[in-house]
Amino acid sequence: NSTYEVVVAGGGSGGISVGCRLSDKLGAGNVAIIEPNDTHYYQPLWTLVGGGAKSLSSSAKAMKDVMPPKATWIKNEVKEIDPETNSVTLENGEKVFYKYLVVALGIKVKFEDIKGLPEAFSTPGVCSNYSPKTVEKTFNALQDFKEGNAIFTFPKPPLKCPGAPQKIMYLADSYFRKHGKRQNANIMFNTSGPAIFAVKKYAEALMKVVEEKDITLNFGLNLVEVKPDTKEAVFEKMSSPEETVSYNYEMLHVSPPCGPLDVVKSSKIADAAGFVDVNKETMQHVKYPNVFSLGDCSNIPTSKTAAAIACQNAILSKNLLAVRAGGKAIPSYEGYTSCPLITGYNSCILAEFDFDLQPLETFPINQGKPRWSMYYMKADVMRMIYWQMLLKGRWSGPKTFRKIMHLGMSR
Ligand code: FAD
Ligand code: UQ1
Repeated sequence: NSTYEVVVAGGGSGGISVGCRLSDKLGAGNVAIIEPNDTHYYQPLWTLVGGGAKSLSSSAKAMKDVMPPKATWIKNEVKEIDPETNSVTLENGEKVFYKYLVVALGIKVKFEDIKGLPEAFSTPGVCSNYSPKTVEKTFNALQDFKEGNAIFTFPKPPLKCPGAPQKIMYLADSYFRKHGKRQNANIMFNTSGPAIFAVKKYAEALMKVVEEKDITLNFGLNLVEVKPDTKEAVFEKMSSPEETVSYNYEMLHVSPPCGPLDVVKSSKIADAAGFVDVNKETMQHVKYPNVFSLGDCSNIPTSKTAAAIACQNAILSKNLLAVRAGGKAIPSYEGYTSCPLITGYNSCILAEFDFDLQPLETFPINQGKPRWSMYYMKADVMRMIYWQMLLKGRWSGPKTFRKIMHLGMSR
């Protein structure tokens, strides 16, 4: 058994960025990051991997290469979190004690909740950008597509990056056009939700894109079963769940239901839904003042994205250090999140908004318009910012930049 000043559970976007900031401040030997995997993925690139514009390997780095140099990597899985004894238990039974705990375990992707889906992934046409195991199948499906329905699904919330289910659909439309087979495809977006996007400004812009691209929109449909033998996708109606409707598919891109990890859900730090119960403006736990959380595993009510973590990691680190020094956590997070809504191979609507679903845009131009400049930002600039700045504790989101761009007139 060992003890650290700070234990970070999870070495994803949130865990590495916070782990880097805190180990830089507290010095070697004081911060441990618990993470079982050998590979760290830059998941935002998976949209472009599925679209065939980037390789899967370019979204991956060896975990040892992203681990902050002054942090101790505990290569194991967290099995239990006990805030009463300030300890976490690992898979090998060992306990790690902490003075401060940062929970950054991400969200569970639950393909197995859809009947027949795990098996269907081994048949042609069924794919998902939501896992490194299935993302390359998406581009295969685009290449192999001949004629019929190309169906894109959107599950019941919560899910990470709620824009991703439709980004790949726009890439599919562009790919089919480029290769002369768009007229053979009926592209459908079957979403469990009541709208294309939660923020009015971007929803209006996206409805125009859908219309221009001649995409069929079906609201209130939730994928419940895949029958690969007959190539059918079965949806329940959200308005009357006992009723189902089936569509044949030539291609089926599944955005899976997501949920809290069991290790979080079964612990005392979880809220009723199973996510870590923190103050949304400070990232400090509502009941255990030495516990903090950020990103997909937290109950912070904003879209679950790496862009949100860009702001959260800086605020969390500052607040944890303030509390450790005997001070208080300062509420400052306004919910900033961003969704680069790719609408083709060289166009993107850069959605940026806050807790109240109000646009909070970085650039002094109308970001509701699809632009090639924003595509370039998303495809290349963001990746550089992610690896070179966010994971190295040097990126706190675009707020400073936004203020300069708006000559101090923005929030
Ligand atoms: P993760 O980065 O998922 O990290 C969680 C870590 O915890 C993992 O390393 C995991 O191995 C580890 N872990 C899990 N269980 C345990 C355990 N028991 N013990 C120890 N460690 C454990 N965001 C954007 O900002 N822009 C985008 O354009 C965008 N597009 C996306 C497209 C797709 C297809 C997907 C899937 C995601 C996209 N995202 C995007 C979302 C973004 O990737 C996530 O919101 C972000 O990675 C969340 O970071 P996190 O640290 O909370 O979780
Ligand atoms: C961002 O900060 C970020 O984190 C690195 C992302 O994740 C990949 C994003 O997608 C976006 C859009 C931002 C916001 C940054 C700018 C410069 C608008």
